[in-house]
Amino acid sequence: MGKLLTLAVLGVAVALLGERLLSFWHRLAVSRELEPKRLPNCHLIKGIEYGSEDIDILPNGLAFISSGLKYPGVKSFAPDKGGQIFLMDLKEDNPRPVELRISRGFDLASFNPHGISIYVDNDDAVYLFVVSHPHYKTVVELFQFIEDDNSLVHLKTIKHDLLERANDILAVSPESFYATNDHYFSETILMYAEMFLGLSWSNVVYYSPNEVKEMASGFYSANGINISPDGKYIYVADLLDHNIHVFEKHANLSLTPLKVLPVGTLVDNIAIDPRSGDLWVGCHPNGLKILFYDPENLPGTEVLRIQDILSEKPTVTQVYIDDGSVIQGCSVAAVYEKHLLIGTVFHRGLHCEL
Ligand SMILES: [Ca+2]
Ligand SMILES: [Ca+2]
Repeated sequence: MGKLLTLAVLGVAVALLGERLLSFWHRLAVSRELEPKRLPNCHLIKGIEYGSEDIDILPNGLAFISSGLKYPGVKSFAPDKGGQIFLMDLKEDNPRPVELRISRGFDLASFNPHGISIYVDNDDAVYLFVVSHPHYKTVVELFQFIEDDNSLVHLKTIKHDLLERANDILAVSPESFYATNDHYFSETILMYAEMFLGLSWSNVVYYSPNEVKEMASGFYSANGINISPDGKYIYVADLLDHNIHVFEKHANLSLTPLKVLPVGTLVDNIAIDPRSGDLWVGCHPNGLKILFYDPENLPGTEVLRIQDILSEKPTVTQVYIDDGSVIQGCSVAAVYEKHLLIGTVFHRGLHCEL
């Protein structure tokens, strides 16, 4: 009887493990292979060698690019020094990235920029919010951008228990923001267990100096976050659930879930076309390849444009697809007029004309 019981328990354990493994495989879209779909006018951006995880563009065409991310479980070729913020003026004939100087006293060596967000105040002051992982911890760095000087003046470092796995950020005032936490656990081993077990414990948090609270929860891995041009709706990409959540944003800053749009791929950061309100999403076609880097089997790139997301039938278009032979591990795709900038977690950046 003892042996029968042992066999039964073992059988149940193996079945459960198998089920979890299958579900994990599905979340990583392991078997997904796409035919490349290129655009005619694209070139790699000179000077960006170690990633361009997030990109945000001002209404005057100045694009901010975060570079040099080192993140547990993610490939990096970046040298052992701090990351950078680049600026590219898309109004120029041949835009090139320029590294922004950061004010004295800021610890450049441990700067590890991830998601970013720009906020333009009523007096035209430009603030840049940057999720950073100094020594693999998580903080939000707040800077003011000084255009005449191509520099960032560091204003403050924000650290909070509810922001320990922050990935992307959305500024809503000069000192408040929403941020996604891509996992519940910050320890790498527990983070992998959380993913493998398929726990939906990731969330969206609102931060202001007076109040910090969870505003939405139940994501498998909340990643990109952005806002509609009219400021009424907030979009959150759930990377492991392959969908975009739409929330209504209320005057008291609370969020009501409105709809979820499945898109069938691992969605990373979301950029908004300010003219049309379209969402542009940088996606990982196959999660296994980005999580377990293999130079013989490169992680690819997929860029989606989502039109009319609030309508009954949004249009989802695969604008650009690459198998990694041109650009690897896409995390963001941001547009400005005819320009499309494609950024990556650890690889280069691509500039296309639409
Ligand atoms: Ca962002
Ligand atoms: Ca991201």
